[in-house]
Amino acid sequence: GPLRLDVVTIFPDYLRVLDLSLIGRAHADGLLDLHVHDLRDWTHDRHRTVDDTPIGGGAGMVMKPDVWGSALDDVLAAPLPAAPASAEVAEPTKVASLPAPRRVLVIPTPSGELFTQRTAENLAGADQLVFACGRYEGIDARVAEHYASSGVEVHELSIGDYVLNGGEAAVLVMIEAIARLRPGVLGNPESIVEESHTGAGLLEYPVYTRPVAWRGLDLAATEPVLLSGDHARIDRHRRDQAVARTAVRRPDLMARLDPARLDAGDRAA
Ligand code: 6GU
Repeated sequence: GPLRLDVVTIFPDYLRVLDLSLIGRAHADGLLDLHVHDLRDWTHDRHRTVDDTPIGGGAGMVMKPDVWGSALDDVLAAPLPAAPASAEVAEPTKVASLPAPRRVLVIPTPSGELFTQRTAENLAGADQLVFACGRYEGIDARVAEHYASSGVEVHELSIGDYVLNGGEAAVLVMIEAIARLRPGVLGNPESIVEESHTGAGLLEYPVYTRPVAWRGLDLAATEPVLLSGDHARIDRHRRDQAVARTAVRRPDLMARLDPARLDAGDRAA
């Protein structure tokens, strides 16, 4: 069935861009079921307090575990969307129990494990993803601990080695990376296999379109192979360029390439 996405945040308006482009279309098409919640809806005091000073002292504020617990208990119990009815699969006699849905709690934090294409591929297989966006100095650490020890799959994830003021921008990044891997969300599934960070683990080769000569940069002079019509030579040439580009821009990736996925031509390049 469709993937249910829940985002809990004190800035629900920040997530409104999800209604646009790829994600909004997928939601409208019934491929994703997106819900954005205001954390303050689970507060009980007049001031709708979501944070407090750190125990042990220090700068900034910490988000309260009781408010997060109320919010996440509700959202993790929400009904999941049913798979669209299919005449082919309809089996009126079958009453056997379905497997429990896979509900995942994602806590974006600069101190989390690194979110990579592999993480996106893994999370794209869930039935529900709940994103708990922290602000200030983060969410009381017992929240992650509590849900993990209650049997919920919890991932504390960072999108890279820099600091953002809150998890909202990171959640936009993660949702876009995950949603486009779901069947039917991306227009052309072929563009998933050829792109960077999948397949051989190389960056993508440079791409060109018409005009062949532009501002003194003439592909007939610099990239004659691409104009040759010889598809075997074109594939080899592009692969060589991908290897060269990866070596220059991402020596860290180059060092970790799987030798089994490199050919003789790659090693020569
Ligand atoms: Cl997930 N959150 C915040 N606040 N900062 C980050 C991050 C996440 N990933 C990298 N920096």
